Amino acid sequence: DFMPTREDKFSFGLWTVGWQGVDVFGGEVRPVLDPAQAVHKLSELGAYGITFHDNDVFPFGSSAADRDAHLKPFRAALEETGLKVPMVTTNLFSHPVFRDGGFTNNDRDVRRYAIRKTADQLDLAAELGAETFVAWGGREGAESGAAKDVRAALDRYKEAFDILGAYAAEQGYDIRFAIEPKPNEPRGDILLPTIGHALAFIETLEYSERVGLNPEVGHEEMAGLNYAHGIAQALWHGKLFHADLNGQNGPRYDQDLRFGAGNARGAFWTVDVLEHGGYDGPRHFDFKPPRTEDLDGVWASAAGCMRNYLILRAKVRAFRADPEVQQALRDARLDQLAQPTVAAGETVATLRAEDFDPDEAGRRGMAFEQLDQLAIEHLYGTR
Ligand code: GLT
Ligand code: MN
Ligand code: MN
Ligand code: MN
Repeated sequence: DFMPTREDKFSFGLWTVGWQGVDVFGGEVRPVLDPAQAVHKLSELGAYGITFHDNDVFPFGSSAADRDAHLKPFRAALEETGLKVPMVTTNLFSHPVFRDGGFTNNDRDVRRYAIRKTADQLDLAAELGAETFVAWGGREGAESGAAKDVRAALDRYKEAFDILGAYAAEQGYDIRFAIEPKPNEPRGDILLPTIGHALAFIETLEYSERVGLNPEVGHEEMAGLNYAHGIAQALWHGKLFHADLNGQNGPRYDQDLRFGAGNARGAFWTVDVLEHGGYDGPRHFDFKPPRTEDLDGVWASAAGCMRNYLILRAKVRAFRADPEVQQALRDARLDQLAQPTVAAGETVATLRAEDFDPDEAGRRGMAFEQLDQLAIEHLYGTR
């Protein structure tokens, strides 16, 4: 039981299982993972897709010939396994040239280079049939005040998405962009730090219908926010294009734990929204197998992401199907919340204060605790 299949649409970043464990305090603890090997192993484990940055597969600055040489065994592995590439992204953060970011770098020539690099990777994304192009602007930001004129930087950020949107449209690519918010790390303060900031920004773009979100569990929780609420709002706006699933324990450094580790209650509600909120995209894991692990530990961690998702999916389905829960939902008046406050044909004039007794209404409890206890018992496994 809880064995993943391709229909579950689980995908992994090549940089996740391929992470060598380099952190601020120490160098790599694991050897380089061959991308083709990653494709084979993820396919065996039950994933349906793999995603990557340009420089996860070919080195920064590769010539066209080098690039093709590096892509060849990767493409062959995709062909042999039937693994898909549902999403592709660009690395605009590792090379020293991106020390102040890509699209919002104060240096104009660096910004031009960042757009060029992204357009090249868009061509590859389209060729591989990717539906989504993620834009994580981890280096777009600052550690200090005057160094970044936020309004000018946002003009440049918008300019980059407008130009890339026009390029994708001209080329006839179906691909959609998904912005990934993060509050901090590696920059002290990153631009577009949360789902809400990014949603407002997207509305200003020329090709806004092509641009949505790739929210990550840990990134919202680093900001003390509720991820399930965040993706529910993104869905409400029609902007949940992709989702980065992992685990985090509250506001601290970006932990990138395997999905289901960390805030387990948050993971339960996340799966509930993904399963019942109208999302049908990939369940993409963006985690970092801890530095303690060897390659066996890496695969155990990757398998754990999928298994935990399936366990939680069974639990949220059982929760929604439980007749006591359905009664508790009515007792908590969720059916009323789903009704318009003012009926068709009514106006403010029909809302007569005389018809309402606030003292009586003020004595009504909401019965939310009974409902939440049922959820917690489904999560803890006693129901
Ligand atoms: C990087 C980052 C992730 C992003 C990836 C996409 S790269 O590992 O920490 O959250 O999703 O660029
Ligand atoms: Mn993260
Ligand atoms: Mn990360
Ligand atoms: Mn991510």
